[in-house]
Amino acid sequence: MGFRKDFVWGSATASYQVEGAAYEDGKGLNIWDVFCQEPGKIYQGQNGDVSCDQYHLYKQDIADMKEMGQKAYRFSLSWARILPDGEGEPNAAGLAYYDALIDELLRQGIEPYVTLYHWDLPYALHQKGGWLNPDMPRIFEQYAALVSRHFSDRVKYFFTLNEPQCAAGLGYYTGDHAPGLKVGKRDFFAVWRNLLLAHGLGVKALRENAKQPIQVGAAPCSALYYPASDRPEDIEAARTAMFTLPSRDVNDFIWSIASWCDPVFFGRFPQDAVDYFGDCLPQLTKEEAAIIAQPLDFYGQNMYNAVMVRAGKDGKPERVERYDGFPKTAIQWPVTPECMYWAPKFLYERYQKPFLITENGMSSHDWVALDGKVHDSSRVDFMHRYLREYRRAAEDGVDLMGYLAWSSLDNFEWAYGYSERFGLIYVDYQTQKRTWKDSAYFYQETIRANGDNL
Ligand code: GBH
Repeated sequence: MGFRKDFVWGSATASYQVEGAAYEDGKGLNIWDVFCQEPGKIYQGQNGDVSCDQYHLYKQDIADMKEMGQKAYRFSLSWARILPDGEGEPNAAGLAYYDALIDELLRQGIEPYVTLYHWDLPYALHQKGGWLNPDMPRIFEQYAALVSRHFSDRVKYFFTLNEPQCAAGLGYYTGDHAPGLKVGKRDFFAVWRNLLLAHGLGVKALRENAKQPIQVGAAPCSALYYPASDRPEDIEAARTAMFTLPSRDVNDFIWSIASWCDPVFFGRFPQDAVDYFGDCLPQLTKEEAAIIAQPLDFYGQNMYNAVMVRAGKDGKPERVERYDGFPKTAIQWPVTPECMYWAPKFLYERYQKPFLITENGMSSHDWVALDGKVHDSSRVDFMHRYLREYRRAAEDGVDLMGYLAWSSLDNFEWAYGYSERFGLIYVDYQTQKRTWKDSAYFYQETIRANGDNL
């Protein structure tokens, strides 16, 4: 047993994090271009103006993916590169860039997995209210239609929104991400609603304009949970924790997977969200619910770590505190390989779609050693442990479609700037030289063995 024969091994990036060329060839400004100029928002005032310059170096990056054996590359489109004002006239040079990228991927036998929106909203749309604007779902629909008309002759896999929870939660509620707003509860839920509708209309527009049968999904993130033991009551506690709200705090709503995925798959908010947030929570009409719950072809999820829970005295889920010195990555996230078994299992039970990990990986403080190599032994071990648990889920009957590593190469880590390196390939930002880390060789070997080496 193990992973299926046509398991998709690949890696992922996002436009603002890798492209650079922020002011080239007619690209419009986006909210990250602007946010990065605000003092105090980004580590050492850094920005994505140049980043790893994939805009110019894509052929080299694709050659690396090919050599590593990757079958798929998940990247996102810079909306403002394609539509400088977010709507209206497309920018021919922007479309041409993605044509070239896609054609090169196909030439190298790598399947393009295209994300429409990974947080870089055109600034012109922000000036019209951004995701608070009730016209946004329609505007996104137009953009999705254009993308489908233009690219779906060659692209078969699409994602609407990457981590809408972060776009809404970090962008509009905590203010840690662009556009850096801290709106009140009611406005926050309006953002949530607009994102849900944009997703649904986006799925529709992608399909209606497709030139061939396409597969559409999304790439949400969320808090994840795993049981403290194999006792049935602990497993049940973890399952309950996955799909219920621990409190009435809006932050708990943001990171609970059901807040996003229940509307998307079932057309309704979970009952506890309705109970806790009352009339602040958007009331969805029948028509709206149907738009949001467009059928999807697979279940994508970005996952990095999870919380351990056990059944408390009353049977309710109880968080188990991590022991002192618990393993963690450079960005301080815990190392919890168990999430790769339990989360796909729980999510597959509930949403019943082929499961795809759309992002997984870790940051470490890598550098080029005296021997010219990058010895990221912690990342090799991380991948080994995480993928072993993921394979266990496959062997337990979860329909696993594939695994996309975050990230193809080091890149701009949002508010952390260049201080966190998530790549399989090391980038020297002074020279743009790429160096394979030890984990890249490990991934190459793993792909070759289809995971039988784990
Ligand atoms: C992803 O974000 C992004 O898609 C990607 O662009 C980024 O570079 C990459 O990961 C690495 O950061 O357990 O309730 O606290 C991941 C961001 C961080 C998502 C925190 C949800 C909070 C859930 N995640 N997390 S909770």
